[in-house]
Amino acid sequence: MKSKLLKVSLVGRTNAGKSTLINQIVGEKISIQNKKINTTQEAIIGVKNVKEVQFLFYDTPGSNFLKILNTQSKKLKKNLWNGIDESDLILYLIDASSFNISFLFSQLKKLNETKKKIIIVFNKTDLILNKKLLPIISNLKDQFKIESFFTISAKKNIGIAELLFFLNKFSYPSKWLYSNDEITNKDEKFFLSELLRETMLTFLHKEIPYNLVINTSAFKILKNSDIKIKQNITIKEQRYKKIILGKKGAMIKKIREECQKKIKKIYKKKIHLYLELLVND
Ligand SMILES: Nc1nc2c(ncn2[C@@H]2O[C@H](COP(=O)(O)OP(=O)(O)OP(=O)(O)O)[C@@H](O)[C@H]2O)c(=O)[nH]1
Ligand SMILES: [Mg+2]
Repeated sequence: MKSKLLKVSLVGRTNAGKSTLINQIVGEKISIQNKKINTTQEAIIGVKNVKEVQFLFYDTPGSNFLKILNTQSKKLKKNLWNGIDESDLILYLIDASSFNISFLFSQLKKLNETKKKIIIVFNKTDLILNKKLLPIISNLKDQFKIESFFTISAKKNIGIAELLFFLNKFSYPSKWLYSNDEITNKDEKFFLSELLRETMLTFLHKEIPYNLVINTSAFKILKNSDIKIKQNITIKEQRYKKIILGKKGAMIKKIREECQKKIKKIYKKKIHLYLELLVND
């Protein structure tokens, strides 16, 4: 059988469910998910092989930052557009339970300018009645060139098989870019750092999780098959230290325990997690 390829970028407002969808398609958690804004910061690729076709899905940072520019959003914007540029086709995800029409129109106008094929995917349809979407679909059809519309629930795994089946027809003869057993472009240490960031997003408020750098400095499988992991968190401002540590270290303890639990669930081994907080001001 001749091998085929298709590169698909997942684009959409923060919280639309792009990372949840990529994890569901790949069948393993490769990209962190959270209800806070801009969870995904780098373009993460998820690989899914179906018979002769290799699909590469580019999880991109939420596209709220198409217009606003500050240092952090500049980086997000660059990662978003890199993902779009590299892809053959755009899947534009919409949170069907909560969206803003004028925002949607302005984003689609911009994406239409790329001349890439666009498929619109309404996600979170477990939360609404599909027929509520009919008027908006016909409106979008009138205004933009869209290949097709899908309604899915990334969380409940509804409608995803149909979506993959449809994507098949856009694939083209090419060598596969990843080997059979690879599921992502990122390594284990990146993923472990992301798990810690996801945990910190859950427990800390506002800007803190966006202003730190996490590095996994050690990953070691011990003789008894336990895993020892060391991670350091670097903050730019001294004032964050107290908040991250919490009263008598209660906050960092909670973060460590929760993150250790998440890692254990994935590796199914006893985990010894060590965290270090560094200030680089
Ligand atoms: N009810 C429901 N919730 C969902 C569904 N898909 C995603 N979510 C939730 O929506 C929130 C955001 O999901 P993410 O996958 O992190 O969204 P994202 O688009 O990657 O967000 P950014 O990385 O910030 O751009 C999470 O709390 C998910 O659990 C769905 O189909 N139904
Ligand atoms: Mg994401």
